[in-house]
Amino acid sequence: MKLRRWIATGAVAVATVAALNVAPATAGRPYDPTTQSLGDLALRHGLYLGTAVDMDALNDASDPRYRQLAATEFSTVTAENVMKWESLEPTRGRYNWGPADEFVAFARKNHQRVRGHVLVWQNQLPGWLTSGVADGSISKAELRQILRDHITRVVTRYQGRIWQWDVVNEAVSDPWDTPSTLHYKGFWAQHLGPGYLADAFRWARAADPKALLFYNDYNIEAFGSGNPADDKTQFVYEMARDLRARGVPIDGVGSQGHLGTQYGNYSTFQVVDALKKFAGLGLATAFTEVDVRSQLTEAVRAGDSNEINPRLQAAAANFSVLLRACLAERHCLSFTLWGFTDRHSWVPDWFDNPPEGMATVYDENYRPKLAYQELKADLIYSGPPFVLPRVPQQPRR
Ligand code: 9MR
Repeated sequence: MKLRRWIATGAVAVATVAALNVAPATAGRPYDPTTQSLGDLALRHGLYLGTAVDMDALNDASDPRYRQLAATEFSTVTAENVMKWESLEPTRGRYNWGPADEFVAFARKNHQRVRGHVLVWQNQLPGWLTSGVADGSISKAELRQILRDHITRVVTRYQGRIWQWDVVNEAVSDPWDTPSTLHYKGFWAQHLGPGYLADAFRWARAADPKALLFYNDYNIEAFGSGNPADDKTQFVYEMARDLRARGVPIDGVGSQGHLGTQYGNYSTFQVVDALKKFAGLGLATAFTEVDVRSQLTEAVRAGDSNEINPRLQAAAANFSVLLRACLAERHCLSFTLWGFTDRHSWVPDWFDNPPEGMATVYDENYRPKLAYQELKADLIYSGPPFVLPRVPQQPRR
């Protein structure tokens, strides 16, 4: 090899090692990446790997492993419930900041970045709000002002402490809704019209100039027909494009990533393609609520390995598809699990007919599953030329 070429190759190697922050082997003790946390391994790519945090589990003294893993295994956290409107303002005008403050303090103590979840959503709204609108005591004009005040108050309180805000969540219908043509759905669209989306982003930006402002939704991991009438990803893509074109301060699109082993799901390439298209709009992306559930048949519940093993493998493969796609797209900034243990997961509470579960990467006794190992392997055995450090996103004015 010519000297110049050799020097150039060496420089690239050094830069790569530096960029990936590969720790050198210390004397007598070879570096073993498999002992590192998911969060630390992801940071070599500039990626933040996180979990939703259930505050009840975090504060359960009889279950210390939950807190320990939440604190050590992840570099970003999302409040599973305590930043939702019904928790923050159960009584009109009386904010109950306690649990959310505690959550943010937990993240700070553990040097974790926070995804704020969620400012505008049709679920988990306080009763006084929905009933006030239903009985006509809250007018449309007042409702808009209430929403503005809520966003302003919450974003201001945590200003400078939130990395990414889910400003609007799940605003778009699904093909199984009525009418089946995709549309803006739910409480806010119904009462304020779709203009509330742009308003919400503008109000959030006014209250925090630095947080990254996200639209967040499920079933947008990959494009389908390309027709916004039935392809939710296309609908959201066009929505984000229009918001951008109108100068609305949206910085990213969060793809929740709630998958199930009973479905066809996606190839890594399909998911990369979707992330690239969003990046093409100048947007960051993130996987925000990843889990992969399975049907718990009688045989599964009875411990039959013939039925359990294929589920564990399919779940691992699906987690891996989303993570590899995220690694491959440099604007994909974070990868958050919606809970990390089957001991505390929304899935069994939500899907009971037929029962579903096994959706996270640790079992009920905090034993890491195959999915956990495969996520680690994906983080360890990836790098240049196809997996490169993240491109930081600048918040839009
Ligand atoms: O995991 C959350 C669960 O504890 C709540 O009961 C539920 C109520 O709607 O919300 C769950 O979290 C949802 C998230 O906030 C938005 N995307 C879908 C998540 C799973 O339902």
